[in-house]
Amino acid sequence: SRRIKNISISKPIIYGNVAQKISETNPLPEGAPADHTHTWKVFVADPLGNDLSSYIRKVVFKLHDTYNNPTRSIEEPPFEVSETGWGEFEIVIKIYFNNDCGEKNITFYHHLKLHPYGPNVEESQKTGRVESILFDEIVFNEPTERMFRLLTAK
Ligand code: SLL
Repeated sequence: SRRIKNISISKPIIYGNVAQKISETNPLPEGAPADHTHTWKVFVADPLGNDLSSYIRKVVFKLHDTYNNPTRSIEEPPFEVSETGWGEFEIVIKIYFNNDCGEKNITFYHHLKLHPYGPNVEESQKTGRVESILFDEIVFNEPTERMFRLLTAK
């Protein structure tokens, strides 16, 4: 489909992880290795909770090789992976846009955060909860007519 000149559309997006220390109130899920110390979830989402699947076809999360099937392909919302573990590592997040929209996939790198440090360290030590979430904007320059419709659909 044709491209629309002199137009760019940006879509807000958040990505990152939340983690919770294993405790009495957050027990290790059944089947998880005994040395795992945290439950965690990595995700890509709209900051206001809107549905991203109008223009995102799938999100692939590449975990550390210590995980079974480290390449996790999520083809419908919510675009997220929940896991357990003991260590921090870099997660490669690849976002694929809808077919025939003329857009290449894009890649984010996210450092999975499990351990509390920094400004909220005391609160985090109390609750066992840690999060690392980033805000970004995906800019579509001269989108195709088809992509324009997907990006502006309500
Ligand atoms: C490193 N940062 O570079 C570390 C790796 C790997 C974390 C951390 C569980 C894997 C499993 C897990 O937490 N892996 O289920 O065995 O060496």
